This record gives sequence, structure tokens and C-alpha cells, in this order.
Amino acid sequence: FLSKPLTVGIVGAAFSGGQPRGGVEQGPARLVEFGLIDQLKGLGWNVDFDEKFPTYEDFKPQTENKHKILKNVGHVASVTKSVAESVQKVVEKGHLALTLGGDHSLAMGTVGGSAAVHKDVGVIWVDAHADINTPLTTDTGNLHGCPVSFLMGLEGTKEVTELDWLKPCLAANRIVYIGLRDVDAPEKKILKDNKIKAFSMHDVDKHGIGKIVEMALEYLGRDKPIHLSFDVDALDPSVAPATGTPVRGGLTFREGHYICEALYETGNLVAVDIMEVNPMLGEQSYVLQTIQIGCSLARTAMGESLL
Ligand code: EXY
Ligand code: MN
Ligand code: MN
Ligand code: MN
Repeated sequence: FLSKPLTVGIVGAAFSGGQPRGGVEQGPARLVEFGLIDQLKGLGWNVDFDEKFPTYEDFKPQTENKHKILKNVGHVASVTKSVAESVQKVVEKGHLALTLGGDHSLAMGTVGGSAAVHKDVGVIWVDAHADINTPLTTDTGNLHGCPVSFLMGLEGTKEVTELDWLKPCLAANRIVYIGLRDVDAPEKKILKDNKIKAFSMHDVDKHGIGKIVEMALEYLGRDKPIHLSFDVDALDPSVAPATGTPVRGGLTFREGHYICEALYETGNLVAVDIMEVNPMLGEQSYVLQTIQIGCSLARTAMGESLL
């Protein structure tokens, strides 16, 4: 699905409004500062990157939040709309869209953008969380816990008129989760009711990561475009500590990278998101370790191999 010579368009999504902790908006700048752009060039990619990516401060709407529980809807809506436009432009050109987050509410934009070009895109969502709460089920009101329900247009999402720009673009059978271990009770019901394919850490333990990725690809179709949305909290907190909602019992360093390597090998990736790196959380060494992993996940999804 990509045109030659291989080109990656970097979308720097410096945004934290989908959750309460500051710092995650500094993720993209730190990943770039750490050398990501040169690393990708070193793998042979042409890199389209505008160093002055927006901070989204001026995307804040003047209107009040009229929703009881959902937080910061207007801001999330205008930022994700802009991100969707950026991702769509990149994917339309036959370039790989690499979005650096930022919190995971941004995936409304990234998947919205890739699905606008590839109607049959299959999403592989690597996360400790299902991020599929609806406006009716969320108990925190944080929109980074809700992007998938908006992408699918589940119950209660239509009423959130600020997010009207996002038309339902993801069918329940076009997503596969890997790494789940902290799923709210109403989210479990949504996954079940909609027969959504989800591999928890239990499944990873049981089958091994190789088999899990096989099953995910088999399910989505081996000839279909793939969007990888990688939340670094899918990794165990000992591996990627600097993230806002860490949950123990996560993917190992190798399991995380294996997913990226295997998806690269398909040749079908059209978009990759690296989300929820928060350089303000924890000691310097933990922060560096997490930024380093954000970079190496991106590199392995783009062809870096061990041999
Ligand atoms: N399920 C919880 C909520 O809805 O607030 C936690 C969501 C965390 C989402 C993180 C980014 O993946
Ligand atoms: Mn997430
Ligand atoms: Mn998560
Ligand atoms: Mn919860």
C-alpha cells in the first residue's frame, strides 16, 4: 500500500487533553530529540517532518464543556480533527503515517485519518486498556479511555456533537487488541456484545506472542492494510515506566518489539501510532528508558531487524 521510494510522514501530536496528567504532550519532542528522525533515515526511509509541529494550545475552544462527565471534549475534538487531516494527507500520498503522541484520545484522529483512505483498514491496538468506554460507561470522563467507541459510533457517542466530524469508520470486526489486562466491567460487556477480537495478557501467556500475531493477522486478512496503534502502557511498567496509567503484568521488551517486527514483515502497515510516552513521569533514567523504547518500537515497525 506504500509507494516507492518509501517515505514516512511524521505527525507530532503534542497533546495531553484526553487525560489529566501533564507531560505526555512532550512525548513527540523528546522522541525526536532522542534522534528518531535520523534513526529512520538510517533505515533507508525518506522522512517528511515539520519540526514546528503544533502545540494545540490555540485549538482550545471558547465554548464551555456541556457534558456531564466527559472532560475537555471541545479541545479533544478540534485536535483530533486536525490530526485526522494530517494523517489522511500522509496516507493518501502512499506514505506511512507515524504519529507520535500524546495521549491515546488522539487515535480518533489517527484511525479516522487512515480509515478515510483505506475503508478496509485493520487496526491492531496494543494496550493494557481497551479504550472503548462510551460517554455512558466511562467512570473517569477521560477521553483517552474512549477513542475506540467513538471510532465505532457506539451508543452515546452521537450525542457528543463536538466530535461530529468523526463519522463511525471502524467496524467491530476490523480491530484486534493485544495486551489487555485492565478493562472496566462495562468495557468487557461491550467487547463481548460486539464480538470484538481481544487477546489479553492471559492469551499472550497461553499461546506465545508469535501465535497471537499470527491469529490477529489471519483474522484481519493478510492482504489488508494495517494500522498499528501502540500504547506504551501495553509494555510492563518495568520496561516502559514513564506512562500515565501503568498496569503490572504487561508485555516484555521482546514481545512488544516482536509485534512491530512481525507487522513490518507483512508489508501492509499504512500507519503507526506510538502513544502515551510521558517524559514528566518518574526518575530521569526511567524516562530515558521509555523514550528509548518509543524510538525502538517505531524503528522495528519500520524495518530494523536483529540480524
Ligand atoms: N478505563 C480507564 C478509563 O476509562 O479511564 C482507564 C483508561 C486508560 C487509557 C489508557 C491510555 O490507554
Ligand atoms: Mn490506550
Ligand atoms: Mn493504555
Ligand atoms: Mn475505570
